[in-house]
This record gives sequence, structure tokens and C-alpha cells, in this order.
Amino acid sequence: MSRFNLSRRDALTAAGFAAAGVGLSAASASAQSRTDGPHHARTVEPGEYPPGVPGEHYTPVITPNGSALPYRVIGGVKVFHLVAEEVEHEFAPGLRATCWGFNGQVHGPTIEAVEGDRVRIYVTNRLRAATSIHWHGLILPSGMDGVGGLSQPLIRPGETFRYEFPLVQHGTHMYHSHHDEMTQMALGMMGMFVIHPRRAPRRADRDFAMMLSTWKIRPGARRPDPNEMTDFNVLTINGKAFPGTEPLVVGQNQRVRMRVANLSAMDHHPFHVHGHTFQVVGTDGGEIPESARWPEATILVPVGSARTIEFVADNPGDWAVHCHMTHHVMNQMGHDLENMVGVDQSGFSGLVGDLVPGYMAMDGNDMAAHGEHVEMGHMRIPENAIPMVGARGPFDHIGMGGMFTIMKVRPGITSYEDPGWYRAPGGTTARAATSNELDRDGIRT
Ligand SMILES: [Cu+2]
Repeated sequence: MSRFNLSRRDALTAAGFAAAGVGLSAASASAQSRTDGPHHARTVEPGEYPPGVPGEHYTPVITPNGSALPYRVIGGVKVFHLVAEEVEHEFAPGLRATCWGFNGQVHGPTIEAVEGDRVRIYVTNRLRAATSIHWHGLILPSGMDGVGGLSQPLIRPGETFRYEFPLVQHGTHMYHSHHDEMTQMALGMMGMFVIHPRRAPRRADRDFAMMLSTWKIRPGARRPDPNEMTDFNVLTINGKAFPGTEPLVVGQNQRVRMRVANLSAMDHHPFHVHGHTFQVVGTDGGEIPESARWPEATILVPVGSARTIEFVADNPGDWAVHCHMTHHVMNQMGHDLENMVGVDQSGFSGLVGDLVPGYMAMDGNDMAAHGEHVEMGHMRIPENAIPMVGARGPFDHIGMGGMFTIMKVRPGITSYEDPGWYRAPGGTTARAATSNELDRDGIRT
């Protein structure tokens, strides 16, 4: 059995680092890995297993608005090919930009494999800049870690590099550019890397992979701005801002897993699921032992992290699933506004309208109205831009945008196509109170 870091460990020991390097010795003493306890992320030794088979060893993940990266098995190795290239990407209807992604997608397709698999990943660089790809959270030989300049030469434009390593762990991981990250990640160069457990997998019926990221795209611009540090105005799940996000369709009582990763430039995201509570079962460091899992309704996903949550979707309905930062559930046009809350603008619009044809005052009390005005054609926004929030819902305008999607839990479904809006049983939907009810309950309005 090959031990890929034996020589490094020996070298460190010889240099006298072993006694001081508690963390190092734990990370490199793989001979003890199976008895080391749950703190050790390495859960199998390389080279013992045939390639894992979808359907047999695992239920494939679903990447909403995205896809999984295809592979071929050659000589017992799973062979993948990532192509870094420019991609014309639509964030939501009405907003497109020229981004950097992989294989024609923003973000890159999800790489999916099984613990014990050996993977060979070719990376072709079709960009005009050098790059390098890091496999985030994976335990692998240092030379495969993908930090440009540090662990390998840069992949120059036109070159194809080969990475190869065994997967010795399972969990929710990522891949992303590790050269000129500020530029390359701001333009979209990231994806998810899911490794299923080899033994005794806990199956989920619906296993969703979602990457959270943030962008700055000035209204009307064609390129995301990598220089932005704080004011991100397009907030995405798998590269899509609501209403561009596709719904998460789930059968009632199915076991749902959500793998939520965050490779935003500067922001953490409290990820919230409505109508259900969930268990936090893993991070990008691996699975959390059962005794240490905890219940939540919102889980903070810090930058450079992944959180895996699980629950049984026993509550039918249309449920919001979103980042809880209020500025992360709005879109582009909500930025750089003056505060007009409570300002009486009556008579003002007319005066400015004489000077600026088409001028319309921002509603002082309801910023969500922006989306409605745009939708109804009252208000014009720059070409290639999307309104501040929202889309038409079953009852009214949904005043949300950005990192927002909808989980549709339905009894007895046979297809995961969008089932349309939920039809609640009679008497279970909030509505205007009647005067009889108000009288009966002594409510004065
Ligand atoms: Cu957020």
C-alpha cells in the first residue's frame, strides 16, 4: 500500500519537528487513521476499492441550475476533465455577464466521487490568464494541492495539467482557482467536490449541492468587478440570483440533504430553511459524529466553508430557503440609493419629471415596490440589469431577490419538475380578518 506522505513525515521527524508538531503528526500518521477517532478526517486507505458506482454506492447529488462533471473509468481510475474558460452567464432573466467558469458553466460542474476512488483530473486553461486549481478540504499530497507557485507551476493559457490522487475521506468539499483569487474567484472560478462515504452510507432521497457566492456587477456592465471589497450587488446560489434560482422539489417525508458551500469574496451567509428544522451533520472537514450534531433553523456558512444539513421534509408547502442577511436577498438596483423612508415625495416627481423625462421617485415606504414597478412597465432600468427584488408569486409580488430559492415539498409526486405553486388546504392560509372576527376577539384596528 502506498503511503503518499511517508517521505515527508520521515523528513520532518529527522529534522526534529515531530515532538513539537502535534498537529503534523496527527495529520500524517495515516497508519493509525482507522483507530484515531472521529477527529481524523481520513477514513479509508487508498488503493483498496474498485471505483464507486452511482446508484449502487451513492445517490447522486443534485446541483440546482447546474450539473455534475462526467467522468470515465480508465484502468480503475475516475478521469475528469475541467476546462477553465470564459462563459456568458445569465444570473437571472435580464442580467447577463461575461464570467470565468468551467466547461461552459458558472460555477463549474460538481465533481462527485466515492471515498477510496482514485481520481485523475485534467485541467485545461482556455483563459488569457494563468491559473491553478485547489481542491479545498481534501487530504492529498502537497504537490496536488493546487496553490499556484507554491505547490506547482502555474497552468499557462493553452496548457493542460494533470492532477491525480486517491480520495481518503468523505464529505462536502470544493474546488476553486488558487491563483489571483481576488480576480478569478470574483469572476466565478469555483465548484463543489462531493465525496460519498464508502461504507454504510446514510442515504438522502434528495441531496442538493449549493454554492453561495457574491458579485459586483454595475447596472449595465458586462463584466463582474473583481476590485469590489464591500458592496456586492448580485448574490447567488449556484450562480443564480432569485428569480433565476430553480426550485428545490422534494416529495413529502423524503430525507433531504443540503450541502451549502460558501466561496464569496468577503461575506458569511446565515443559511435559513423555512417550515423545518434540521441537523448539522457535516462540514468541509468531514462528518460530525452523531452525538455532536445539533438542531438549527439557520446555519452560518463562513467564507471558505461548507455545512451539510439534513432533515425530513414532512411539511408540505412552498418554503423559502435563503441567506438571512437582508442585503443578500436583494438584487443590483438596491444599491447606492438615498434613504427616502418616510419622505413625502408628492409633487416632487412632477417637478423632476420636467427635467428628467421618465423620472419616477423611489417609493419612500416600500422598496420592494421597485420590482413591481419594473415588472408593470412603469419604471425603466438600465439595459442588462435586474430590479432590486422580486418576482411574481401566487398571491402577490415576492419582495426577495439574490440568495433566495424555494423548496417545494409535495405529497405523492412522481416527477421533480417544478410542480407550480402550492395549493394550501382550505383555511390554512393567512388572509384579511373579517369584521366579525375582529368584533368577536375584541381587536380594535
Ligand atoms: Cu448572505
